[in-house]
Amino acid sequence: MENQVNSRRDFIKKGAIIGLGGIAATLIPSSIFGAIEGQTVLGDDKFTLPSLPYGYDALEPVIDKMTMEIHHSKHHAAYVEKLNKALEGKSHEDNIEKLCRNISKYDPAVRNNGGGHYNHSMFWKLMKPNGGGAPTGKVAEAINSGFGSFEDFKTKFNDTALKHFGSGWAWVVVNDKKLAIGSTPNQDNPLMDISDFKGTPILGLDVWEHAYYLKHQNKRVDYINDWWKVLNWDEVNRLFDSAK
Ligand code: MN3
Repeated sequence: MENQVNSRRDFIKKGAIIGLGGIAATLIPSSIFGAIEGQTVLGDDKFTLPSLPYGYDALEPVIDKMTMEIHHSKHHAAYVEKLNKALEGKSHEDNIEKLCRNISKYDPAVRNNGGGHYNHSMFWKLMKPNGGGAPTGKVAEAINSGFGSFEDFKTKFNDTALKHFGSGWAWVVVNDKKLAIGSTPNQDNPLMDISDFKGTPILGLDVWEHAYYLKHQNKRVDYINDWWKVLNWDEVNRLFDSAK
């Protein structure tokens, strides 16, 4: 196993060197460089920016192209870059979820940028073109049994997202096999051992102004109401399944 790992590591290094030569770089499949998007690359200890599962304009008109482009290629990219810089030369968890669960071991730069990386990696997948509609699958049952109806659930979530003061995130988590709604400040999240609101996130909404200001300006309420139209319930169900 160790040999396998080493040879793959060598291959990555050689690939990078060959890559400088030009043509060969295109022959190396990108999956070799990162088996799990957003996690660290095998043989390296750096986190990577995951690609969006759709184009920057795919969520129009709910979220405009420029907002998506800046949000992903500038904001999220900066969290990844600063996270790697903050972890440079230190031994650390190479899985972003584990890193969040142990965040009290780290300094504020890791907390802010590691949270930013986890939160946004999740957020992109929670949206899709032509999403929205009523909840589906097992999560629909959990919403009805926990909150009475989808409408009541949505009202509570919107209220939490709207009333969160300043920058932060609104969440739906699984905690003790039940769904709960809450929010966290800045780039904190419910996985973090220092968080007042804990659980395994299955849904999260970015309520930083950078997520909506270009299109919705100061009207966070319009952004929140619109956002349900791009929600990817398949992904919510997938996260719900793995959280249990
Ligand atoms: Mn953001």
